[in-house]
Amino acid sequence: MTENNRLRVAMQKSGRLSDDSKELFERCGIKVRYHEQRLLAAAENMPIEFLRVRDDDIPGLVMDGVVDLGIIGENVLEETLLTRKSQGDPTEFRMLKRFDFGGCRLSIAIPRDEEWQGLESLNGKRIATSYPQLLKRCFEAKGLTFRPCLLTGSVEVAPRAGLADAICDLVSTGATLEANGLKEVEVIYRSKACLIARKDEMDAEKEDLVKRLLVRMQGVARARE
Ligand code: PRT
Ligand code: ZN
Repeated sequence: MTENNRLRVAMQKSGRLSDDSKELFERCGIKVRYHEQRLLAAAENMPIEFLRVRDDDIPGLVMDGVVDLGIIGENVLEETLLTRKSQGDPTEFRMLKRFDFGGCRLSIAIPRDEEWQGLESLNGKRIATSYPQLLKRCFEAKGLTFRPCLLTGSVEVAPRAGLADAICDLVSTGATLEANGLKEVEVIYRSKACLIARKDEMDAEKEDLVKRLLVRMQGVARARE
């Protein structure tokens, strides 16, 4: 099983973070050929291998120590953290870096023609979301409650379909809300992609490689400014 001592890095296989994640490692000088069908891709010029998975799996893989590093949106990281805490699963990790890509906000939106009278007006109402934990934390902090309508996709159609009074979903340009007759009324969380590492110290070689990677990433960020 332990025939290799490569640094194992989890990244999103396909989605909004995958191109930027790939480009980041490329700019760091890591040569790797990804195969569509393969879960693992080994770098050709460094002792690193990439595990390509769904973004939702990445925080757990890091917190369970299955991989050494992961690139993930803070929204998914924070939601997973809250879920795992409530289940008594391990939640430790190290935050190594916040990137300038993957930016979005988790917002409450309501039908465009409704008047917004503050979060209190949603007390006890049905809200569609893929982020029940972050929403719960926000409502609880204000002494409010909501009834969840849990959807992993098509959240924005829930009010029109009569499934919910409001939604809590990720927004970047706002075009999706607009196209679905909704308006953004409250931002509850702002997110960017970040690099996390498992909590327990890796062996000296791996720790050294991580340090070198971080220096390169810093250089990449500076070159883009
Ligand atoms: O298959 P897998 O589970 O890996 O991917 P996924 O479909 O769960 O995630 P994906 O690829 O859509 O998003 C990955 C991460 O990108 C998110 O967790 C965020 O950290 C980040 N991100 C940045 C976004 C957006 N911007 C974003 N706009 N994720 C989703 N959206 C969606 C949003 O849910 C809504 O449907 O885009 C729509 C809104 O966009 P605008 O531009 O119309 O406002
Ligand atoms: Zn996902």
